[in-house]
Amino acid sequence: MSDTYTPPKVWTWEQNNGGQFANINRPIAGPTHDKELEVGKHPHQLYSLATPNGVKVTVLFEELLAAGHTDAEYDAYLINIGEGAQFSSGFVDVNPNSKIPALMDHSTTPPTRIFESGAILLHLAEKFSAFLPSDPAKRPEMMSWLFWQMGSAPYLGGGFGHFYAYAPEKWEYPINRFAMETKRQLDVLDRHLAENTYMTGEDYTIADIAIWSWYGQLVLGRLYSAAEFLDVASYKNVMRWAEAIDARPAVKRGRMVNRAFGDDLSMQLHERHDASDFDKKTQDKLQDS
Ligand SMILES: N[C@@H](CCC(=O)N[C@@H](CS)C(=O)NCC(=O)O)C(=O)O
Repeated sequence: MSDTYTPPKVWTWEQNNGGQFANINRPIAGPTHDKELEVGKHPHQLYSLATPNGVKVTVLFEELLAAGHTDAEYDAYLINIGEGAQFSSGFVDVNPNSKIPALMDHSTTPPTRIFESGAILLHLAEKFSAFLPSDPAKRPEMMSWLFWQMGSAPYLGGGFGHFYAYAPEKWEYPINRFAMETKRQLDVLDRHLAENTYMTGEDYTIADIAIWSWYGQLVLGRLYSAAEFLDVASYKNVMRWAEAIDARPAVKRGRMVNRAFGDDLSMQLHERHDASDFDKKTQDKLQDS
């Protein structure tokens, strides 16, 4: 690949561009194959994978259940995006954008589809009146940070993470540009968390869950092997907040659901249908049995 590129008059699709996920990237929407989604017995059917966007939703489900909302029971099915499962006809019916996470809420007739992780978090938090600020006057602040995450994380994931970890070569220009923006975003959070226990003050809300899944896991060293490069330890307030959320048992369980990658098999629960699955059905246990 040369250092400079002159775009042609009309862009055309080069099927293999050498990037790590090139095989699943397409310039067209819609299904590639016919396949229905499985449906379990609980009111909520989640189709996902434990990437940061997926983890937001499984953490919220586990937090709701831990807080006693028994109607928040859910079945979580694995959507392996590396194998193109997001392009099945069943998945596209739930999310025409072919991205995890996607949710069907079967407590309504007919069932309700919800896609986009922020919309799923809001749907569940409103449904159970939970993990929203206790003071309604703080609701706009919570919404601001929730939508901040939805707008900001693509610079971290699709920008920094892509060029630092997944692109076929290391190019200085995009890595510089997106490292700068990622560090600016971390500084935004660090200054805010210097004055606030959680993103909306004293209450742990869905804004924390959404932001932690990306920026919390980044400073904890779980994304892109970039902790040293980005000097994440210098964002002390983000680190304090990230560690506090990481210590919550529901967050640990949420990280395990639909996880089908990584070395630690005891952290991988490919499908979740029951609370007992965490003790009985992680990949280490399934392999031993
Ligand atoms: N804005 C979306 C982003 C979802 C998203 O990008 N999901 C990725 C995994 S983290 C995905 O499904 N990628 C599959 C693909 O691009 O084909 C959300 O927050 O739900």
